[in-house]
Amino acid sequence: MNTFKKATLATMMAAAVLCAEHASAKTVKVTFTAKEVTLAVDNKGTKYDAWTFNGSIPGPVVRVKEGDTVDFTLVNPPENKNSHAIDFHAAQVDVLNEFAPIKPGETKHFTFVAKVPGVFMYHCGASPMVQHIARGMYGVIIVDPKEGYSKAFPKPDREYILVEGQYFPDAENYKAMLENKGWAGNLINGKMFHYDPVHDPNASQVLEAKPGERVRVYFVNANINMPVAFHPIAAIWDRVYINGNPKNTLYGMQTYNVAVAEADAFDIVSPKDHATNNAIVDHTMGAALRGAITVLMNKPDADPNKGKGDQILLK
Ligand SMILES: [Cu+2]
Repeated sequence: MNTFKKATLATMMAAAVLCAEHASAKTVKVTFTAKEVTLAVDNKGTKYDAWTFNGSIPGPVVRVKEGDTVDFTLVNPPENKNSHAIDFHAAQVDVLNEFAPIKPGETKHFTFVAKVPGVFMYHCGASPMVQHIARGMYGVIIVDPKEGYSKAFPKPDREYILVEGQYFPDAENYKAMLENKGWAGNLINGKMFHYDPVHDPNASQVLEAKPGERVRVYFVNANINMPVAFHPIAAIWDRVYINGNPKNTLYGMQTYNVAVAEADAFDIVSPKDHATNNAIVDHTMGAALRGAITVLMNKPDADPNKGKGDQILLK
């Protein structure tokens, strides 16, 4: 084969690969509505004047594949009192354009390509940002790697999302929040001790898996001021995928320091031959005992639906 033919063939093959990649990439429509609502922030129903995406803390789980286009709309309904915005950590755009705040009655639309795989925080970026995040405007977007699962990134048997945030009951006093004053609790998926019946008799749920299963925890640190010492009591993280990206894998970790606004993925594999329990904690004691403890029960009769489908974030 002469050089010209070789070059032509190489170009055609590259084009075919590009077409195949393009063919598998999707456009995913996502609409968030900013909602200023009253929510329970613990298992006994303590009320809090929250600001949210779609009415819950955290906001909706967004899950796409690397290469997908996110077609995003933010609605700020006229009945709201405040401007709101969106900041997707998975997007590479213009902070002054896509992430700019909109007033009540306004709508914002933009698209971005999720080019980097992993787990990412999103949050409201309207001013004062400390208050918009502390009041609950945050969540997670998972960008699954386009290569899929492999030996380096094994398919988990179950997946759970845990998002930690700080709770400041005096929601108006954002200047105190900046100094970490008035910090009264740590929310896991919107509630203190959400999945911890050991410390809170009102807690009705725990994470569940069968002995020996690989459980992947997607963890987001949505605290205002505090890094998280993420640790599984009575276990060792089999793998930690920094930023949730299989290219950044650590093995055999006891505690991993998750910076504010960072998100990572953690694999835990319990002993196969008997039932065990773990407590997944923020080992910063002041945070753990303010609510950042989650029980994982590894038992033969684990609920087959938990940690799958829409039960990767337990309500
Ligand atoms: Cu906001």
